[in-house]
Amino acid sequence: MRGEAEAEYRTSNIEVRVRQNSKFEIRCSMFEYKTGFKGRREMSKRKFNVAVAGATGAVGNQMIECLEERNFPVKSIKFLASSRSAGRTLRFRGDSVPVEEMTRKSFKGVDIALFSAGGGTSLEFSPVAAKAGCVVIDNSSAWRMDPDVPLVVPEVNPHAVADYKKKGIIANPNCSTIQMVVALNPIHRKCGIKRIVVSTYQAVSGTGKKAIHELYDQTRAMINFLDYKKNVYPHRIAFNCIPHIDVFLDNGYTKEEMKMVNETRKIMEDDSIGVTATTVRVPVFFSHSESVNIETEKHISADKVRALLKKAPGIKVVDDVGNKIYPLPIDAAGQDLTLVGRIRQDESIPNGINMWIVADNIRKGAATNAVQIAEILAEKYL
Ligand code: NAP
Ligand code: 2RA
Repeated sequence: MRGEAEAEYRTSNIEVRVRQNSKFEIRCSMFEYKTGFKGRREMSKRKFNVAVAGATGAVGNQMIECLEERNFPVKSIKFLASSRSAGRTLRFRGDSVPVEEMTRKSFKGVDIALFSAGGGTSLEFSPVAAKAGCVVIDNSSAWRMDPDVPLVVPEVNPHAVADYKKKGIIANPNCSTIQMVVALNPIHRKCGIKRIVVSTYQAVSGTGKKAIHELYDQTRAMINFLDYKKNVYPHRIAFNCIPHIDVFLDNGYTKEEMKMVNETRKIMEDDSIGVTATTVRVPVFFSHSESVNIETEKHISADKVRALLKKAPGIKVVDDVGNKIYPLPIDAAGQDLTLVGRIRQDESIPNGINMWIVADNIRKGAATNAVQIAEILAEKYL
């Protein structure tokens, strides 16, 4: 442990610090992948009053950083959380900003509210915010399948943002779905995807800040031969894999698995795509990994998939197995690109491709995607 850090996790190129105030910090030395958009062109002369709801959480913290990094045109910023956090301060562009308890009055004068405060909170407060004249970009699953709410991944269906007018709410998809559709949409447009079989290896940060602490605490306890506690997951996550994310549904799938099925079809605007998913929590702090198998209408070779994805937005092809180069969660963490590798023919069917897709679930899977949506709103609609 160093300085004020309460917990610290490091590999060769990534460092996670969990601080006493529950804020965690991640540093990553893979800056060559960092998109960051620092110095992005000024998108709009207009500046916006922005609120971040859930500002003290894993996603909310990252949203604040993304607004800064991408130079979003902010006139004023408001940080909202539960009563537990009221009175704390968070930094924005060098200033200390107080965290306020979110109430029904919080949205007066706000133009854009980035929500990451859980589904129940969003169901209650998003309509209140929309009624106050603010556009909500929500990270929870509360509104994603509402036919009057667009579900947007800017690399795939940016045009859908226009539908924000129906309810004043735009939904940010599930993190594991976002990275998959970023990689698969270019192939779908070219060859038509008939079926997707996906298995995920999801980081604990997908469950929020408490789960980051749980993995750290359990790992530390185990390597010191101490008893460990489990509060977040039903089983020990340290040195384990848990094939259970979100709740089980009547069909035997988890809600996370069905999010991947339904959200993929909505974002790719094609209900005919067959999707089947198995979602697994693994003892990794940041970045979700996915093994994806697709069957296409038209044949496409692995080389052509590589060439297609190299030109596609938001993707970095990391695929040189001769040199042991493939996407890794430690390389994806702290940057915004979706890394795709292990691209190869599925030799068991005529038109099949296998690949391995990795992205930072907190950034592209949540905060960055939400800020990208806000940029489209600011540039084209507000
Ligand atoms: P988290 O680390 O547990 O943070 C939750 C945030 O919500 C905190 O700021 C918390 O405030 C706030 N909050 C909780 N109850 C509230 C209330 N009644 N009123 C106002 N604020 C309240 O969780 P997270 O991982 O950031 O996730 C937040 C949301 O984003 C969830 O809906 C999650 O499903 C979604 N999401 C997460 C990811 C991911 O990879 N983590 C990806 C996509 C979507 P306090 O600190 O005051 O408790
Ligand atoms: C998870 N996809 O990783 C979820 C986060 N919303 O648990």
